[in-house]
Amino acid sequence: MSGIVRPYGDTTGDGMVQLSFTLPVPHDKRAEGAAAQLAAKMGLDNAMIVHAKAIGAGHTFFVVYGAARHLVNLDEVEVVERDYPLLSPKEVNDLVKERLGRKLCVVGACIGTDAHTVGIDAILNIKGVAGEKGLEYYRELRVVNLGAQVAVPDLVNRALKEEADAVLVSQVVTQKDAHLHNTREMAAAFREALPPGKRPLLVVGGPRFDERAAAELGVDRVFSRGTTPGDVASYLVHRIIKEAAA
Ligand code: B12
Repeated sequence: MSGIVRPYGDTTGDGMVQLSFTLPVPHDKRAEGAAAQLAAKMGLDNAMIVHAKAIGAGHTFFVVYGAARHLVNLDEVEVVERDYPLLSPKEVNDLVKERLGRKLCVVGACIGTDAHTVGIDAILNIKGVAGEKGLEYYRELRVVNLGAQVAVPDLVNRALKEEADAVLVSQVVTQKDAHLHNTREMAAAFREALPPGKRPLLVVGGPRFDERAAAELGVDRVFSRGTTPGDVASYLVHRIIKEAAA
């Protein structure tokens, strides 16, 4: 599909969107007027305040609904497409066994103060996610899941001890861009600890990452919302086996 599109609400091309935000003002009529003014400045025509609720004494949460003036050109959209084949667990296991000749070791963790382990567990734990089993299910993968709130030096030491082929880091909390700072710190620590060609593949994931940011963050790959263990296993095999063959 290509061409220009607008959001769809009641009728095709009416541009209707709904968005929510919080203003640091007590809930009263002036606050609702302020929300409407903000929506207009953001490019929404005839924005309606469909929900307004006080959050404590000095803040108000809003949901507004209005027609966006902006258009999207599908031809100008840039995304990271999967550039490797999606493999079944059996195909992954066979490739690792044949080409690597040993188990592929994956060390995973949530770093910094982040305690959201559900995402990394969905990728690593045998129970998996979305009907797919996690990496622990793959016979030829050896998974070391360090859990939550792992300090970067501890992650680096453990990855070295395990001779990890890949390090999988999850970051869910994005307050003050913590996910970006932590990822850069982690990538820098691995670069400091190991020469190029010796460091493990660095993979980061979480719902609010931009998949296009890998190079800028110093990692090999970024995975975002909706990632499945199969996506990750296929990527690891593609990269590690390709590098082993080179
Ligand atoms: C469950 C949850 C918790 C649980 C976590 C339990 C646990 N063991 O994980 C508890 C109650 C502990 C918690 C605490 C907090 N939480 Co909380 N929490 C959530 C919640 C409701 C769901 C997250 C989740 O489990 N998603 C399901 C998983 C499967 O999805 P996922 O993480 O996106 O993972 C997928 C992909 O992103 C990707 N992926 C993720 N990681 C990785 C890693 C790799 C390597 C790869 C390849 C892929 C990958 O693959 C996964 C599968 O598809 C979200 C809101 C929401 N609905 O998302 C808030 C949310 C994340 N929490 C939030 C907050 C603020 C907190 C607290 C700070 C609250 C507080 N004031 O105490 C604390 C922080 C604790 C801490 N130190 O980190 C905010 C974060 C806001 C922000 N901008 O950062 C959210 C968004 C809620 C909100 N709307 O405000 N939380």
